[in-house]
Amino acid sequence: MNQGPPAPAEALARARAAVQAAGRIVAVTGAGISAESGIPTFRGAGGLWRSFRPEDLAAPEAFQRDPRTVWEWYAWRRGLIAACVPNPGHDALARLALRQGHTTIVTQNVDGLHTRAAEIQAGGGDPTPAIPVEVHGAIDRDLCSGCGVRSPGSHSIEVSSVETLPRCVVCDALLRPDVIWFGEALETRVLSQAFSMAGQADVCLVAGTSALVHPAASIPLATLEHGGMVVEVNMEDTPLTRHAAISLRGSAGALLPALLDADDLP
Ligand code: BV8
Ligand code: ZN
Repeated sequence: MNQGPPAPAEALARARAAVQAAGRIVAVTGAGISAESGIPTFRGAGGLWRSFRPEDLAAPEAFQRDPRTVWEWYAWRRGLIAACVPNPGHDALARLALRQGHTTIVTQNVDGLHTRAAEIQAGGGDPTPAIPVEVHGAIDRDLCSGCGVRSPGSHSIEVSSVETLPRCVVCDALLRPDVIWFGEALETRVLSQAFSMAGQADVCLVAGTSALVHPAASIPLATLEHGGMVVEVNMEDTPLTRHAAISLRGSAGALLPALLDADDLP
């Protein structure tokens, strides 16, 4: 008879054993890991997409048609993110990567919170091992829609009219947030790095993603193809759940420290 999902404690213990035994780990994260930092997810209740359809704003056609509205949304998100800090889920992943040395963090998020967690947890040391592969770009960077030059994004963008939107100092074309929009290809170098690392991992730890957006949602499958296992941490079932050896229901902020922190942590 189906006993239903294993008791969280038993599943958590099995997941901890798998992580501790793993030589190489790839973590793939989505908006759910930043939810406890106060950043709305995309598809959950009160999500970012709630009042819009993704294609309406996070798409090049939208920027062509109405750059002011697109910038209004991104400027609002930049301000929201600037007021947020990493949560215990980001911190635990950063500590694992800094301690374990063979962990790669791949994130779909553009909020930069994994990088901030890496810097804080490194405590003045080298944060590099915990700096994530950002497959969908970074909201805090600007990209020129004309010549492609990148620059740090401003937090005081005047979005009242197209005339006040930020322009490139090199070619005067409109700047855009340096993120990958729907219908845009992910950077080949970044994407192949993510798939290559997942294809060498013993464990792919997937946290806080609905696993609906491709090609990022397929990254964990590279671990399976290589004979590794998928461990999922999420609030709900996703299309990845059936591929996961262990799927833990609960919040990343609570489960990741319980799953990843070393036994000897104070
Ligand atoms: C491409 C950056 C090809 C921007 C993002 C049909 C029509 C049109 C397109 C397609 C189609 N079918 C497939 C596609 C391709 C499309 C796609 O996958 N669409 C989906 C929606 C069907 N993909 C693309 O367009 C990609 N490009 O395919 O290009 C190509 C090739 C060559 C040449 C030209 C083109 C580009 C996709 C990238 C889009 N950009 N973001 C921005 O942020 O503004 S995607 C966006 O969604 C974010 O990056 C986000 O991370 C990502 C995925 O969402 P999630 O992170 O999973 O967030 P979500 O809210 O969905 O889920 C949160 C989960 O967390 C939930 O499960 C929830 O239960 C859980 N949770 C909540 N709280 C917690 C928690 N879990 C743990 N703890 C908690 N506390
Ligand atoms: Zn330019």
